[in-house]
Amino acid sequence: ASTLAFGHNECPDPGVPINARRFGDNFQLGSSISVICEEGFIKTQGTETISCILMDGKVMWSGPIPRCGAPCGGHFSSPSGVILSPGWPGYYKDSLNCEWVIEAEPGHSIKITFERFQTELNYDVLEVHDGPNLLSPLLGSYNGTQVPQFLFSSSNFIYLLFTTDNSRSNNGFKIHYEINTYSCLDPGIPVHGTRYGHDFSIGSTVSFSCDPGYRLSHEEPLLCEKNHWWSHPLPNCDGKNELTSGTILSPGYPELYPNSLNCTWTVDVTHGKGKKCNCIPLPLYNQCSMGVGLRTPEDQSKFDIMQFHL
Ligand SMILES: [Ca+2]
Repeated sequence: ASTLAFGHNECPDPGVPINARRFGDNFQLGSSISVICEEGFIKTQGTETISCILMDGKVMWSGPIPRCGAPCGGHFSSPSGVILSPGWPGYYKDSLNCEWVIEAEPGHSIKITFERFQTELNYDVLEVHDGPNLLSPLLGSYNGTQVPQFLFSSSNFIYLLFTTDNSRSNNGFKIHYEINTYSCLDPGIPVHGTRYGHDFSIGSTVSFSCDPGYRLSHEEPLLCEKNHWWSHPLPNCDGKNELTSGTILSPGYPELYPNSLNCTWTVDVTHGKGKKCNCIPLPLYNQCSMGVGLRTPEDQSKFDIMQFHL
């Protein structure tokens, strides 16, 4: 107890372990700190929480300072996560043989995104399989720096195998994965339309209708197919041969327009419908004065003339 009176009632500053966040700044006897690994890393030493205790007359941490590292392999089933090459952000080791499995609920697919990828060309290889193990179909085999941006599984598993030879290393990879909540992605809703059906699982269909005055570009419902893609693209709701809005560009836009022009654009406006024209003057086109003869529908006129004096 006398040592405590002299101020040695504090544990040593544990620092902030790399690849981790520390919670707690109090190192006094009786207090605790927690260390949470950053995404993709796991505890390689210690427990999440350590306390400053008195043991054998000494003030000390109850266990080793927690450390976090990127492991060789793992099993993932949370909705999203990060897979790092072992040793990340440092170089990976030689002679590795690391396996990761990502598992989603049956009927769901998995999307992986390559955020970083750099391995020794031809010798240090990451294989991605569409299924739970090495025997599942190969989605791709990657080395060097050539990777796609995304990969999608068609099954509810992805299996990754990283093998390295016995010399030369590199940064490795950082891969983000995401489990699709739906079997097919939200197909969206056409502009001026309505969607019927909220189930995007395999075998489900969704159909569409359009607001009055618009017609579906194709009537057939979309079917969520086994490969997690919809059977057709989203239909459009087309007006009756009319555009509801448009853009008129000066000749040669976005380059400078030629000199000595006298251009007329004709906008066909359905009788009785209002319209609005906006002219956006760009710095280069400082004479975007719409010398506009815009006649209103009340004129009983079928055509409206817009003239740009350039
Ligand atoms: Ca190598």
